[in-house]
Amino acid sequence: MGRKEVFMGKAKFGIFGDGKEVAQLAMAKVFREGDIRSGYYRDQTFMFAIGELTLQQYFAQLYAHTDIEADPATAGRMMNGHYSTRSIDEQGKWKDLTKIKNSTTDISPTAGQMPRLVGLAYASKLYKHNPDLHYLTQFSNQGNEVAFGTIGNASTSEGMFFESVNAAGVLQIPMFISIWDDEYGISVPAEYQTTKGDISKILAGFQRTEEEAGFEIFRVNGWDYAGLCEVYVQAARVCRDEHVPVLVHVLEMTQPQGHSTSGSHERYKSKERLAWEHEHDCIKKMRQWMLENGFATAEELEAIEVKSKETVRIAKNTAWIAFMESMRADYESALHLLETAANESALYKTEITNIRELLVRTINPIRADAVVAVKKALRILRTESVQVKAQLQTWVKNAIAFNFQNYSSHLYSESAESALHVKAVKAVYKEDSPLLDGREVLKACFDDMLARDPRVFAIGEDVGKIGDVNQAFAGLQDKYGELRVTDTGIREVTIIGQGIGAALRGLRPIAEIQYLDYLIYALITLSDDLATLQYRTRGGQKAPVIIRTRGHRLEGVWHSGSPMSMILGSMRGIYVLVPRNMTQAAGFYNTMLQSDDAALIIECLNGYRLKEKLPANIGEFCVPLGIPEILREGTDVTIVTYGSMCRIVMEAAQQLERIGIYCEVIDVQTLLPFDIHHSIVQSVKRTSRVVFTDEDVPGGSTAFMMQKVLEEQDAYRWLDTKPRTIPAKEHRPAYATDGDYFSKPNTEDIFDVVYEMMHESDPAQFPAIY
Ligand SMILES: Cc1ncc(C[n+]2csc(CCOP(=O)(O)OP(=O)(O)O)c2C)c(N)n1
Repeated sequence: MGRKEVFMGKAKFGIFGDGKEVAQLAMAKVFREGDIRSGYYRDQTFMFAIGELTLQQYFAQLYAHTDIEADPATAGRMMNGHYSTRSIDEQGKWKDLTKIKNSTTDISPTAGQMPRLVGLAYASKLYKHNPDLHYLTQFSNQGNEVAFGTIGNASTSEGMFFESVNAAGVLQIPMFISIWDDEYGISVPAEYQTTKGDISKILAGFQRTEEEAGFEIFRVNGWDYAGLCEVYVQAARVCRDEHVPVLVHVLEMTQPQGHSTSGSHERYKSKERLAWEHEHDCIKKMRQWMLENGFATAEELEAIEVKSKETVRIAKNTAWIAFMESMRADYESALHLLETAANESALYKTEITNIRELLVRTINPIRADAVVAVKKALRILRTESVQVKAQLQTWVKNAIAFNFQNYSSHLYSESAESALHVKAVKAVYKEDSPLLDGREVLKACFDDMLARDPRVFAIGEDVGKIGDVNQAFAGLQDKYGELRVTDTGIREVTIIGQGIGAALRGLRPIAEIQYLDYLIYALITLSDDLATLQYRTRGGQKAPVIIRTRGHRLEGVWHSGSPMSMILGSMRGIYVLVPRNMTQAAGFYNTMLQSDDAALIIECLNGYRLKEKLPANIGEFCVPLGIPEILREGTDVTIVTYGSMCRIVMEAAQQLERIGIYCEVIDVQTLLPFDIHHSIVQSVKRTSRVVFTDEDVPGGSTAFMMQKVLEEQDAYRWLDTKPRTIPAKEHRPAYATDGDYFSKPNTEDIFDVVYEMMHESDPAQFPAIY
């Protein structure tokens, strides 16, 4: 029926779970309240069976109904087959997750559900073994919850799958993977996907033994209901009671409708395979099994089938009516206003009547149709004065605002705990405040965080025993234990997944990526999963992970990158904080821990050994987001920068001052959000000249800052000369001090550009130098 809806044009795309039903029933039987799923688009039967999806909701999602009540999983934002439960309420507060059968929110990229699954299971380990977390009874019953993952056989070819399986084996966590194996990935058969064409066969080395920890691996056929039930009961017992990972490879599954509505499987499956699939359809097989064992008669089953179809038909129709109804008021008011406009218009009656007629004749009109029609009418009426014009204009404004809520809300947290609501608390210094290495200031901050909040834990490569490569956690593992400050393998994407999963279950991870250059390895999960989380659920889930990394200047191609525009372009939904020193960084950590947003905090790689004064209130002071700081006042040129560049720009500003040029240096401090009160334009009003500089490529985040200031803040109106950007070179930075000097903006570059701007204004006072 879903497929038909697509072919009739009532829905845009359909992907369905046929052929995978019976195994999902078995999985549902062992799935308890408090458990949590991280799966993919085939799991409709499972979601029905655990009672977290109704038929009507299923169709509402297919149609893209934007009400949370109609499609609680995604509010019409994701295509059908993307399942989810809501773990936070309308105020953004956590629900009692131990009372819900939970599902995290599916994403479309194959295997993208796997890194998060590691974190969901890891949370159970922390809840079980850290008694200080036992008070968090709304999240866990002392770690008794299992994280269930599902994945298609072909998607196990992805690197993320293998990284996640390995991580779970190392961590020994209650992670229960089901692989739905129908021997294809769209049109590509198993022999092109998997060595030996058999995923559990090649994962056999992960099988635990008496001597060695690992996975418990099971194989079972997808049409064998009794066998599936047995395996799932046994596997769930091992997973839950022994708190170890298990993997169930469900073979001999089918895909009777083909991959999706985008094409038919007759194009790539042989006649023999199609016949085999027909014979091995799991519902057909289950039916035979029920008849053979006398659990039901053929008549009873037929009656169930007839009744089921009717139930589905009613749910489908109800969902469709509700979907159309949700748009009716706008549509009808548009028609009414257009009719009035046609009547009032002396000049354009025919044109407006035609626009209205087109809208009337539109089959299954959507919101955009009405907006297009009203806007067209307003364009035509631009030169004619009619009474209804004001109403039409208001109608457009309201429609845009309403649809902003429908389609663009909740990119970040909109709760009272949003990072934007955390108030600034100034760092306090005493006369005897010690001057320390930057890394020691950070360490004091982390020490205080770990002491005051048991939910906080830090993970990453070299974070545990040596306290990270720059030792901001030095000694903290000894003090707080291995569960709080923890080494991980070299596996960036699952470090992030481990953070996301744990944060989805109420914990407060600091997930560390050793160098900013290696964030690229984790970018998929940051971009696809974490950045979209609040958005794709319309505020139904949150994962306040703090991602810690260090970047910008140091040495060489892979230890001094600053790929900020890559981050800005791919991670909207995660705040991006770029502190210039470790004190500002500490203030950001304190801010983020108070908030329910996710953030990336990029420390300056070359700042750990620079001396900074330790604030007396290291655990309390907060640096607010989106508030630039003027590091130096000046009247001639505004220089906008952040991070390690602040010191270089300050040095250049000092040199410029000596020859009578006064620069105002602004540290933006956070790129996302960017200068929320539009303070930079105030500086440009004073100086009439502006420069944007950082260590990204030309046209990268300097261009981003320029767009924000010139376009959004209207600073172009105050400029006397062309705005400048001073980025790094297009290539990665070369090694050693000269490599750095000639790859990244240096003091002389800043000096020369600023001088040139002054020369343009007053060549007599500032004659050409070179
Ligand atoms: C990263 C990524 N690459 C490609 C796709 C397109 N795609 C969607 S589903 C799919 C096949 C997945 O097959 P399998 O994992 O066996 O699951 P099945 O659909 O057969 O249940 C592909 C290639 C995608 N969604 N994500």
